[in-house]
Amino acid sequence: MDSWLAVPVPALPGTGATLTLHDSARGRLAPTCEPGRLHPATMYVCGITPYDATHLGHAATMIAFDVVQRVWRDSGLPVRYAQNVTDIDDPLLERAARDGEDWVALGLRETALFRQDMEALRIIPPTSYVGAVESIDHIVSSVSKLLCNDLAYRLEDGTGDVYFPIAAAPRFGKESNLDRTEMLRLFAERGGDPHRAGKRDPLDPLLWRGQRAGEPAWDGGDLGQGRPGWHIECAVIALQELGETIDVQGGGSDLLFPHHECSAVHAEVLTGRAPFARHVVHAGMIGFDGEKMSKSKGNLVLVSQLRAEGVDPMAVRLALLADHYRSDRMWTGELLASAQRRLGRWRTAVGTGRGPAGGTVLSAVRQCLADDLDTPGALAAVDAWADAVLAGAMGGASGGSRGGASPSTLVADCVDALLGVSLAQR
Ligand code: 5CA
Ligand code: ZN
Repeated sequence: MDSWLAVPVPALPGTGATLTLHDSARGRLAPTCEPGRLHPATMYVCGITPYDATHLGHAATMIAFDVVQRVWRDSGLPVRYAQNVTDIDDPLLERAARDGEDWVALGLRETALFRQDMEALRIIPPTSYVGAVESIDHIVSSVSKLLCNDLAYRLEDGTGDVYFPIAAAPRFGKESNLDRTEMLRLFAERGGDPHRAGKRDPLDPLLWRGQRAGEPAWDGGDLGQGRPGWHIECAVIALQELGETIDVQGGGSDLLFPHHECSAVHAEVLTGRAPFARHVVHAGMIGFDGEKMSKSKGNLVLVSQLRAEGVDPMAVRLALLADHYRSDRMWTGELLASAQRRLGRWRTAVGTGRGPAGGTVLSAVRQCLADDLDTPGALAAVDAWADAVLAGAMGGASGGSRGGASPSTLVADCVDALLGVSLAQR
């Protein structure tokens, strides 16, 4: 499906360093792709289920992985980035039924709004933006292949439902490293069906759901009419768009188990290669009013709502970059107000055309971001520069007069290219 408009990324002098990221599977930091590698760095990020509008939790996760892409590009790596849209799944059908709306119209409307929000936040669009529905043929052939190889089984209750036996995947559990009790708890909480009769293991995930009365269904060939399970959707789209082994499998930390665990083992048994992802990367949860922000809880602050109120999307972006991407954190009015003040200070400082040499800021921002996306450190480096400019620390000297870009242009380009924040006046 269509992605959104490309974002211009200013060229910076020199190149950034190797990006180190926290890998959930190893539970520690590890370097990602070496700069200079000729084949692209590949990243798959789990996208929205479009039954409600983009909230600040989605925005924070998308911004975190946008910075991953920006740092990779700055280190000279070409990047291939795929993101899905879960445009058929239970939550979409449930919301459409609740509101008496057509599920296709609901999904299209919310996906269109998500694209506008991503553009406003200056997120570089994915190379491949792919819906579950448009991937059904590939999913059907993958599930059929698993069935033929005894890596999937049909329930014998006439529903046509097909499950994945986790016993056939020796690496099941290697991404999340959770004990079974915790797995069972999360599986039940996050869309799984541990008590479904006829399954070989309560944790076996659904691959294909046979058609039910009143539900949409597609031709699954030997699988019969039905629709795809959730985890196989992401496995198949990632394999299709990025190849057998990817550099980063990403999303919010709510997806570590069972979603990412199951997607990874689906991909691994399909390809016979492991691990599916060299890095499994999770963004922390954004909350509001003391709880995780989620469509099901309804405690949402929407990007589109802030935009409609006239809030500068660059201030929203800065607010979400103010704390580390892996920390669970609350959205507050003060967080936004503080980002608005910071944005104002940075714009004023850049607007003077003066200041201490921008190269120092660029090195500091590069160094911070390469270290597991230390955006608070990167913001502090720009703050220090802006404070020095605003305090007139250079006694009015302009760096622009000696030829080349002025320090302020270099800082503006650095903030734009690496943090995705445009300092152009609105
Ligand atoms: N379609 C699936 C993934 S395949 C899904 O989880 N959709 S979603 O709309 O619920 O979430 C979209 C992305 O935003 C996911 O990466 C999810 O982990 C992330 N996300 C959802 N809620 C939050 C939150 N409160 N804070 C941070 N990230 C969040
Ligand atoms: Zn996913």
